[in-house]
Amino acid sequence: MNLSVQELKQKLVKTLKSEYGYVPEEATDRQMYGTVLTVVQEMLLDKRGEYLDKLKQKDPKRIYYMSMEFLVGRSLKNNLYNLCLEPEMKRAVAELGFDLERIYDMEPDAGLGNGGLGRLASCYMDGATTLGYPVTGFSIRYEFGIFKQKIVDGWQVEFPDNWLEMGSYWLTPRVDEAVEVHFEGNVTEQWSEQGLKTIHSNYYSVRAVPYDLLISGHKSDAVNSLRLWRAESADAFDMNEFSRGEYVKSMESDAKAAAISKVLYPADDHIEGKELRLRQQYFFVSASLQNIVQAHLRQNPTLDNLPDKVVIHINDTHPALCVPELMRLLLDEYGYQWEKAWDITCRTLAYTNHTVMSEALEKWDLNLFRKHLPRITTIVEEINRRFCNEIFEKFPEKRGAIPSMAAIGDGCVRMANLCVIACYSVNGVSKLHSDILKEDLFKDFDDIFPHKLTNVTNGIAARRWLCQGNPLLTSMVKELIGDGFEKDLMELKKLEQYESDDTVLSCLGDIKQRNKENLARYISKANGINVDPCSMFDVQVKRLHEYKRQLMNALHILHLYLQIKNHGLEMEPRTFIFGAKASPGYFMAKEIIRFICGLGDMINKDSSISGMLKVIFLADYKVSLAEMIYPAAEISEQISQAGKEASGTGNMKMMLNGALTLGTMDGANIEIYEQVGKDNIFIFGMDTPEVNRLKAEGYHPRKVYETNPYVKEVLDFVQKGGIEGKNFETIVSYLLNNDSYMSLADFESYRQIHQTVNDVYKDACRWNQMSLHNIANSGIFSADRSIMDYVNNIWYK
Ligand code: 26W
Repeated sequence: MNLSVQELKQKLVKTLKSEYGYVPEEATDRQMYGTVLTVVQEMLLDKRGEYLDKLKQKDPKRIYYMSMEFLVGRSLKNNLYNLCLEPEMKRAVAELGFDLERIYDMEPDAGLGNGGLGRLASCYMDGATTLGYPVTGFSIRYEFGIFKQKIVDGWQVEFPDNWLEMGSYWLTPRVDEAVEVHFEGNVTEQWSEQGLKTIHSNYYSVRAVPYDLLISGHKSDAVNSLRLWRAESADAFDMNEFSRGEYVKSMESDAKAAAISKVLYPADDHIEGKELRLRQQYFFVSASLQNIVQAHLRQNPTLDNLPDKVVIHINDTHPALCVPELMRLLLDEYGYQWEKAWDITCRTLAYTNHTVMSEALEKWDLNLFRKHLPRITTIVEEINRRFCNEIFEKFPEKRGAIPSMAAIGDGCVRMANLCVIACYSVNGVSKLHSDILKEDLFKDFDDIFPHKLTNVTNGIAARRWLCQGNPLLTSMVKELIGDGFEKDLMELKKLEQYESDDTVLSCLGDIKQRNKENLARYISKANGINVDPCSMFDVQVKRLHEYKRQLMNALHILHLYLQIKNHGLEMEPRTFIFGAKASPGYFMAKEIIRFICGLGDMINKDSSISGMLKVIFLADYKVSLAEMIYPAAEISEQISQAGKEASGTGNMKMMLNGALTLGTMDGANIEIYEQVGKDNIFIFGMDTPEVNRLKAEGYHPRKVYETNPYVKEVLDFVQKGGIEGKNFETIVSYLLNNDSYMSLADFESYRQIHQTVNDVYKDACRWNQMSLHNIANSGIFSADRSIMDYVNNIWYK
């Protein structure tokens, strides 16, 4: 956008006056914050208007990205950057007596997601919009996003995230497009002139009101929207009850409806099977599909051509109700016969799987399902009946597999099977993960639907994670290779020519140093601990889960501590940094946080190790904090048990910022390894076949304990209360009896690779060379590339 500082100032002054009645000299930071956001939002709305006009003329195929989660983070800096207005806005705000950086800091993260899956959805909105594809995201306008985390005595405590108070400036309500969603009730069949008709009656109605969050592309005409639904009662309150004087009761239905969009479920590791979650899913699926169908019918006379004009993309199984809901609309609302409706549905829907962890694969109790969604249940039953018949008739060799492939089994609706049965495309999120889907989880499906299963390796919004998050590195890269990489991240490859250039390498080292100093300042403020910015920053930030093995990292830190203390080990000073939220009901995850914090308390105050080690747990890890951590990271810990991390995306973000990966052959680590080569990454541990073999043979952690003196020393120390006199019996017993992710089996190899890391770090020049090589080869992990894969292989195929 072309606006001068002068013009921006005029807009700000005018908005400040009209919104708050003040001139700049009288305004508070809070008022200037509201003013800046309002002005930017207005520009987005104008640009969106122009974009929609163009879209109407061209009428391209529309992509609808259905996701229970979008981890948006902050938007102001991103919007200004994408509109190419950041320098002008900075000056305009400064000339009015304010500081844009302070205003940035006032914005809450829109934390409408848990972790990887939600952040990926947001990265894809950025990529698709910059590339000019008409992608609309659909989700829920949660009143409270992912909880805020505080650490009290090492224990995670959760607080509500009231993000709307300061974050609602970006949301435009579209009351004119509200729709109704029906729950519960009875289903009957009636004969009419058109044949047998299904009637859903006595339902309970919820009103869905859309709020649009606009997303601008970078140097592109496109402004797409993320449409978030808010739930309210279809009729404000019950007037009959109100008239009888039963005031509280009259409001009950309102509260019941509003509960649907009240809060994000904070679990990303297991299904809870809670009624409210099912209601959330159906609520946003039904509202979105009604919206999509209506939009299509405004431009087309029929739904016959829906698959030619629309793709509805299901982000993991959480929106799997798209399958029966699209069927319901076609059958009940638009009078299609089953076969035609099924054909349209299957050719419109695509599905991405993000996890193979069995406890995270969604299943719904059939009775609960029927109670809340009686009509949807009859449709799923019919889909299942026909599918099982078809397998029986057409694939006799698969008859034995019918029970495991069915969409309904053991009294449950299996959402992943439902998706694979219906969707024309099913993809995993890294090469390894997609292979596991083909060869294991969905093997029988792959046999009968060849070509349905594919891979799209995840990617990240490099403009956010490099250009906005790491301005120092960005300027260096621009100076060396120009700014083409902003739009084509593969151009980073050109950096390889500087791998032996001492000036460039030392400049890269200086930049890392400054970013580390910046993070050290934050740590000192947030945790009250001074870390040495010259020490190596070793980072593991991600959700807390057993399979991600934060505990193995912590055990190894304790090992180093004991080596320094008792055996005179000398090593390069290291600061270990953790950030992780645990699902509130996940006891073991919370115990691991307590363990890490206890370990940190012990180590950080021990002056006898002369500052060789520090352990920092940063509370409330979120997008905006990640933006500060990644630029400062030198080691990126990606140590999940092989075969368990579908892809990982933090690994890509750290690589892009010059960190070296220390990881297992899991998820996208394998592709990082392929990009950088074995000499520029630290790989350790069992690979997937080895994990499977050990599992089959039997894993005996006690044997490791008895044979590996380091493991023994560490566990004995914990057992006898060595960590601050605290009881960590849970941890010891877990490692020796219940650890499905076999931390002790990989410990020795993990320990050794850390020694290699330590040795390489001594040679700063070599380290910087590896770092530059990693940056130069991270281009493939751009979300723009992922989006082009979706475009070419799935959406516009
Ligand atoms: C029903 C509870 C629930 C909620 C969320 C189960 C599972 C999930 C997600 C699928 C978990 C998730 O975020 N998966 C992550 O997706 C990322 C994006 O593809 C991957 O990079 C991560 O490896 C994967 O763990």
